[in-house]
Amino acid sequence: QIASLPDPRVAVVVFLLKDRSILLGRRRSSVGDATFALPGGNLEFGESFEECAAREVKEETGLDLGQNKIEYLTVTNNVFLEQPKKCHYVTIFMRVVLDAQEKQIVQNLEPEKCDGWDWFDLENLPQPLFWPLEKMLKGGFNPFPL
Ligand code: 8DG
Ligand code: MG
Ligand code: MG
Repeated sequence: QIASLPDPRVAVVVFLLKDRSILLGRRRSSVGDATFALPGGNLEFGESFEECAAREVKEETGLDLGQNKIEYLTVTNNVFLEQPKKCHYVTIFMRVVLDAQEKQIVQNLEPEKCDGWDWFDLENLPQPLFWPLEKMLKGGFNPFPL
């Protein structure tokens, strides 16, 4: 039984911030299905956290981060035991603050993995949040720059 468990993996996820809003999408996945989560995905061989963040954001939302600053925020350890497929992720949280005048449109480029992206005010987040995100925010973590 134990021998069949997968190795822990590294995920890079991104707080895309604009004004007082965060970009979230409702997941279509065997992990955290129907919960609201950040864009992001698996770190690939040889990638930096910043490269992975920019690639996943582009693949999932069409947004080109260009010269935007991509900052490391924090890391959490997430063991998903209650999921149809058990898995363990070390999740790296990055941040990108978009200009309020940003004109690129967010697209749902992986509709089989996400119902769609939307901006949500920090004080009015949708429910249910994907639990790694829920846990951080409940713990008082604020992704916005001071
Ligand atoms: P990929 O094939 O594009 O590499 O992977 P993906 O399909 O985009 O992977 P994902 O499930 O979106 O992200 C990988 C894992 O990251 C996910 O299964 C669990 C972990 N994870 C968290 N928090 C968050 C989050 O807020 N958003 C996303 N997308 N993943 C998260 O721990
Ligand atoms: Mg992805
Ligand atoms: Mg993803």
